[in-house]
Amino acid sequence: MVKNTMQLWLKKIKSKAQWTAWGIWYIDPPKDVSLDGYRIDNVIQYTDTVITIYFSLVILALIFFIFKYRARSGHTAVYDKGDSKKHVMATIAMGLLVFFSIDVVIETMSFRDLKEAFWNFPKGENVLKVEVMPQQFAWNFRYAGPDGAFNTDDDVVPALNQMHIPVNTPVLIQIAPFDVIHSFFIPNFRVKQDATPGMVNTMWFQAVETGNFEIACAELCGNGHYRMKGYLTVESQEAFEQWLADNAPQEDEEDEWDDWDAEVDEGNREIPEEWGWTWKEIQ
Ligand SMILES: [Cu+2]
Repeated sequence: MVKNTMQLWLKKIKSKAQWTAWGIWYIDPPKDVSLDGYRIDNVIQYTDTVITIYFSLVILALIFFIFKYRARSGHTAVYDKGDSKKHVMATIAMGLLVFFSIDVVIETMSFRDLKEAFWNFPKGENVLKVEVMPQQFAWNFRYAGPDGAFNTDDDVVPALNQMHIPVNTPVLIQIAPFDVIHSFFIPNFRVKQDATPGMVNTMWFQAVETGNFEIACAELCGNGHYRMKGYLTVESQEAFEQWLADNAPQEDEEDEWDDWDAEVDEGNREIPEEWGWTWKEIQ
């Protein structure tokens, strides 16, 4: 029984494990389809690889000392506080080794990534701007429409939980919650941004592949947190523009919110008829 389980595990790990630039993934992460997601993967893989090596060394040393100082005839136990100069120096040296080879390295990698990518917000005409308003327990998205300004009559507000973006185009989002704190997470893009009550937060990302991907809430936000799932479609520029046009507000529209009531599950709060904000320009 135990043997079978072990074999199954080994088989599972073997089929999932794969070598990468920095080390090994033991479990396949969601496929990275973004421009800068590899940066996050590199930091995680570097950390995993180095701590795996250090952990193995500690275990080997432990086995060695257990064997070397085992109880046997002719040897008596000695009480050692481990505070000799030699021991203190060895402890400090190991601490520094860990600090410089892990902490300092991943801090350096992270700050470089923030500067070069995640905090280097895209500017210019081709940037797609989207406003995101999470609520208990769904995602609302808002596109500026033909006038390019938010919070105006021609804004495109697609059905709940639907987000579309064009491939190979920088997407800049601004996010503020309707109610409590949520967190906008796209695992396939390695990006995550909190929605904080009273604040408008910003994040950007860019898709390099088309497809359908999941948006998850990464902040425990209430009983329905687990089902707070959005659907991100990455498509060609033409398909995206068509989708925007299909979702444009109709002149003679009746109360569109009636339809939404059916979609919003029990326990969900109502969303306000009006939401959205004037785009906050980044300084
Ligand atoms: Cu949430």
